[in-house]
Amino acid sequence: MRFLIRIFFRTLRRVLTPFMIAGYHLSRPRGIQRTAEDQRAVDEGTGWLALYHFPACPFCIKVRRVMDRLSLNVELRNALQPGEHRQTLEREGGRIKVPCLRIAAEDGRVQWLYESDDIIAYLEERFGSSG
Ligand SMILES: N[C@@H](CCC(=O)N[C@@H](CS)C(=O)NCC(=O)O)C(=O)O
Repeated sequence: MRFLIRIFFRTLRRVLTPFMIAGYHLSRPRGIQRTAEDQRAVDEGTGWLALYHFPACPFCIKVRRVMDRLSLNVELRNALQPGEHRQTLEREGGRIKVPCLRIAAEDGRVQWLYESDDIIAYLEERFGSSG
């Protein structure tokens, strides 16, 4: 029975994934416009960030939308498939759960921020109009 339930949800995910991704691309918000100089300063800040995500995860899509709206060029690291990004997330972040924002600092320290709402609050505070 458990096996059948697992197959059901796996199939459901396979069917829904292209629609989730297409929906995200079709309704991407227009990013805010900055002067070239301001955008360069923001890019310098976001260069220290990386978002571990699954392409069709609704919580990840919520975060990516905020990044689009704020015109943040953050490196996306797909942790869905087995491989380097998934291993790093588990080993250094502590668990495979997405979205997770890797925040590096100049002194070499790294913070792993889980929870979509916390990531959004961080991005809004650092790069939003009030930040
Ligand atoms: N409350 C979390 C939920 C995140 C979540 O459930 N992510 C799923 C993918 S859609 C996940 O990583 N599941 C793996 C797990 O929980 O082990 C958030 O808002 O970020």
